[in-house]
Amino acid sequence: MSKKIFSGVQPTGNLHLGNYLGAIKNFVELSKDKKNQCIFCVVDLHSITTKQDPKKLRDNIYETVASFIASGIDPKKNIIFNQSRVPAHSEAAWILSCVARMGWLNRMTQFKEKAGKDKEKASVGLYSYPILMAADILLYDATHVPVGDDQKQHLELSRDIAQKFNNEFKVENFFKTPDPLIQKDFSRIMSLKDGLKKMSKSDSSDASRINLTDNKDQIINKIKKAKTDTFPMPKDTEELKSRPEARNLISIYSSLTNTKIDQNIEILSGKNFSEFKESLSQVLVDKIEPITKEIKKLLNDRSYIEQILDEGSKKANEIASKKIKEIHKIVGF
Ligand code: AQP
Repeated sequence: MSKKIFSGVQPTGNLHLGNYLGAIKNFVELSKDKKNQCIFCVVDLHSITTKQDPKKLRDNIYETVASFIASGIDPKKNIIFNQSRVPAHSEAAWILSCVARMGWLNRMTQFKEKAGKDKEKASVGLYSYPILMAADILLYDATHVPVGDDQKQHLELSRDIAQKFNNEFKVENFFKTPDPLIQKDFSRIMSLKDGLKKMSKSDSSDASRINLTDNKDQIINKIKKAKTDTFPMPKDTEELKSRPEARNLISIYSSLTNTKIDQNIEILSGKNFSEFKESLSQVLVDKIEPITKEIKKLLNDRSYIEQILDEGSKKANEIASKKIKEIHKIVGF
């Protein structure tokens, strides 16, 4: 079955292994299936929900596009663009914010985590972020959205918003209800310093994540210093449940080598961590180093990236502006 794929990544710097294994790797696989129509968006409107330095933001937009291409997304066959160049996103977000309910947004756990204790000081944008995400997806009639596990709740909200709009305006099936595509065993890559915390761009410790721009020595060092417990490698998946750091490292290894976690446990059982860490470093370097080199090469030619964004946003605009015109008619503008 052909799928309409839409997904986004925020240009907030420090793109990391979690973004790669949880989302971008899946983008690449989906984009290689000729039956799929894929749209990948650098969600710069989302990124300003937390404070950004304008100069760095511009650089990060380029770096995110470069990371997509370096990871294997072909810009000739797929639409790559940044959200702010397609005004329909902001407009649809406003209209949908009049459909979404406060009670729904109040349940969003990511806002609670990101706003922290002082939620009075969080931006209104951070609170309404999931509505913009719904607009992104619904404008393109996306059927499937590849995301990490942390975005599952936001995607469910997009479905609720789509259904409420369709019911309220009596336009059956006008907005499609998108399905999440979440990697089964690798949907949440954890910090290298704490197996219970998500690997994240905003973690103040650079050692907590493998960045897509890290070189070989940095990768080897970070894996060497990655937190583990004092026991040998676990002997079965049951044991893995109570050993979050071991589970994370074995998951990373399995995802990178496209192998099953239980098979790897059988092979690794009883060995010590230092031996396993060497193999893990090797597969990481083999995977990440070519991507890092390609990102650097691409960033030397900004006019090429500019051209991709230009062409991508023209194509995205064609689709999104048609949909927003239909939305206008439906709501009575
Ligand atoms: N640790 C992760 N494991 C698996 N998937 C992840 N994603 C993010 N972190 C992990 C997925 O990557 C895609 C792009 O994410 P984003 O750019 O929207 O940023 P984010 O989720 O805000 O990323 P961070 O690193 O988690 O940022 P901060 O530090 O701000 O919290 C999404 O599909 C996401 O699920």
